[in-house]
Amino acid sequence: MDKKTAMIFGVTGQDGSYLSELLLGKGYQVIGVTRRCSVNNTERLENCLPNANFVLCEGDVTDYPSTSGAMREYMPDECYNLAAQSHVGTSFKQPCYSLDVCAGGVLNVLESIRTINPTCRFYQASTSELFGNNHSETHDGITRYQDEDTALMPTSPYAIAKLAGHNFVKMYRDAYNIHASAGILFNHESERRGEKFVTRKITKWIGDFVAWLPPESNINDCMSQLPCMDTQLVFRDKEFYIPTIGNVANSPVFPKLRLGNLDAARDWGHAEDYVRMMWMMLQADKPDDYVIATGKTHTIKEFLEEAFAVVGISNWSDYVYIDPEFCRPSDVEYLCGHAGKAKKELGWEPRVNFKELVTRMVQHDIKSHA
Ligand code: NAP
Ligand code: F7E
Repeated sequence: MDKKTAMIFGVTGQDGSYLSELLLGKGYQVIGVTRRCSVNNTERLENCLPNANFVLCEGDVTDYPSTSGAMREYMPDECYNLAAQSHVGTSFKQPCYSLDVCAGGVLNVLESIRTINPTCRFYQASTSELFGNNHSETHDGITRYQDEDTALMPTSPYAIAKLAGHNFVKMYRDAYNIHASAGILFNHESERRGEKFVTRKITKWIGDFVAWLPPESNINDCMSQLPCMDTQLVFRDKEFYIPTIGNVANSPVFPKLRLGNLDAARDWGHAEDYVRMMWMMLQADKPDDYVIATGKTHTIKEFLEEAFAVVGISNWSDYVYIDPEFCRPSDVEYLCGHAGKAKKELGWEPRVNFKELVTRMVQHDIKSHA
């Protein structure tokens, strides 16, 4: 059988890199579409770039000539649209841009498929943010969950734009008979997670803090002396700490970890498990929409507790400063997905649990300084 070709929009992101590795491992030719960037942004693709089956092509989902041009040039069998302005907090600051990418971008890719390559199968990265603060009550003994039947009530510019994209998928499926599916994915993280999402921000801070501690010190010393008490100390844009260069390395104090709402609860899984499901959805005979989640939920406080415990710190709250800058105008307070349909119809199961996810991320960010 001929080698299959997959096109990925959003290939440089967390999911794009794991999906590329998965597809290359299955023998696909992978066409990664990237937009022009003033600096190199292909670090996550270092495992893919040497592979002769991996091709990067220039394009932006907001630019129809480039999505249709890429479609015409490569005529892929499968197309995964992971491109997004994916930070919910940023979407309040850049709502128009977020709408263009997360809604208009989906339309451009779907129109490219419809007009040029209508047998191409399509995956859209939908999101648990579509549910907003809505949830279903009980089902089969499961309480307070979201699944495919829970009504969508988006509360951020990001989620509202993603809802438009989600609706386009259904419309192209029904009206034009395109094999188009949407994964309603709950939060998934990894060692490659963007540094401004709360999980990575926490594990990155821990990695930087451990690197900043003098070599002779140990965690027990810092438990009693609290070396990072200075809440005024802020570097760059309050989210990046670079302990190995500049004045942080020589500073007697380390900046506190600045966060917003710690009470929100998220259903966190590992990205590797979630990209596997994207591929499985496109292998199914019939296109459909699926909730993908672990079914377990934890607050940001619980993530902090677990992450600081990896380095032996129990009093995490002494290291955290609540900064209103990181509180959103409206937030989604509770997400807990019920992925029964994906498990039953496609046989999907997550492999990485919460504790393993947190441990892997913290250890990775500590090792990155070695
Ligand atoms: P991510 O790391 O932020 O990656 C987003 C990707 O989209 C990057 O490659 C980015 O390219 C690209 N992109 C942004 N604007 C673009 C444009 N105008 N044209 C082409 N590419 C563009 O996000 P992720 O965590 O991998 O998530 C992948 C997708 O799943 C996103 O659509 C996200 O909204 C959705 N999602 C994520 C989660 C999650 O928990 N991770 C959950 C549900 C849904 P640059 O490198 O150039 O910025
Ligand atoms: O926030 C709270 C914040 O930015 C999680 C994206 O991948 O998943 C992600 O969206 C929670 C929120 O992810 C900080 O208010 C507190 O309640 O890590 P996050 P998100 O908003 O859930 C969904 C499914 C997607 O689709 C998105 O693309 O943590 N929080 N303090 C903070 N969040 C951030 N970023 N930074 C803080 O300092």
